[in-house]
Amino acid sequence: MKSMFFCIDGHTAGNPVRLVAGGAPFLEGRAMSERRADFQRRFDWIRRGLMFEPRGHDMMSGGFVMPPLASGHDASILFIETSGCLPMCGHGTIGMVTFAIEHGLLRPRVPGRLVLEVPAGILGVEYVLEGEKVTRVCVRNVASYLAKAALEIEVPDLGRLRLDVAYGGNFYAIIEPQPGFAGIDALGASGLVRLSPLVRQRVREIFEPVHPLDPTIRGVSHVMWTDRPRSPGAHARNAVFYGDRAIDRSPCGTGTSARMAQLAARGELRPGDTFVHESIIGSCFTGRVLEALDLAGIEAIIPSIEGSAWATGYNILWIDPRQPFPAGFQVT
Ligand code: PYC
Repeated sequence: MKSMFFCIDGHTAGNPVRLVAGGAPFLEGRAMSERRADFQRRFDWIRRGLMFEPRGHDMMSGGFVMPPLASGHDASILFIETSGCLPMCGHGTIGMVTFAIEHGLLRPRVPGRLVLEVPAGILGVEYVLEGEKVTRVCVRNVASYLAKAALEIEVPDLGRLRLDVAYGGNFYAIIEPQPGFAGIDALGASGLVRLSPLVRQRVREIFEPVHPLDPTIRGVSHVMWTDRPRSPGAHARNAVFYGDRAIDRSPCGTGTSARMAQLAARGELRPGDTFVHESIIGSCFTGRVLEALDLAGIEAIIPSIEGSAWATGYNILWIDPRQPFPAGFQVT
């Protein structure tokens, strides 16, 4: 028997977003982190089938917009992508909010505002609707913080690298230009895809960050390479590696949050500051440091990320166990 999924496909700042608007499974759990675990246990075949080839590709990313668990909230989001079910995804949130509002799938209690539950916590969202188009989405993200400064690893071809680990909804190894890393263009996309898994592996061997309030969120999953900006008005550029072969085409919402937390911990950003972050393809998110706070004894910030998304079409997909590759495949 085949399983059908109605998807709205599009992108946020260039990175794909597949909103699965029909065909979501019913999940068990009293919090989104429990529902995420239930999905991973019983329905990971849906993620694999919809994200990997032949229905998806290395960068594919998306999720489900579901009813909220708590009264007073508007909806919950479960993220799926090639790397798994992220606790939080910034470009995915901007995209799914855009497509859901534009299609009347999400009816906010207060026009222009949403309170969303995601596995990493609660998000406050503001969006601008002009006619039938959502032109901007601003996400008040979860508390973000610097988890470790100045780790040192040895990487083939690059030598000794110094990096920080910061949290912005996922844990990031953040590598700034230094003698072993001359900048994003020096490595190019193929160099980033080749070297990032080695960096992630080396970091995992020496440090495992664990979220102070939710021990299910742990471990460095993403690698951010930073550089000087090219776009006028941007403060910095970055390329984020995720999964096995993906470079984020957007400036990466959780990555931008982690980077702002790193810069705030160093005193280079303060509450009220704006941080325009550019992606590998030149698209931008506007980040802001909204406030500083104490997160279980750790100095943290609440960041926001703002950007735009575009739906590009509808996709009615099915996963049929009688066909070859129902669970998808990846060429590594
Ligand atoms: O925007 O947070 C993000 C994200 C994570 C992975 C890809 N994009």
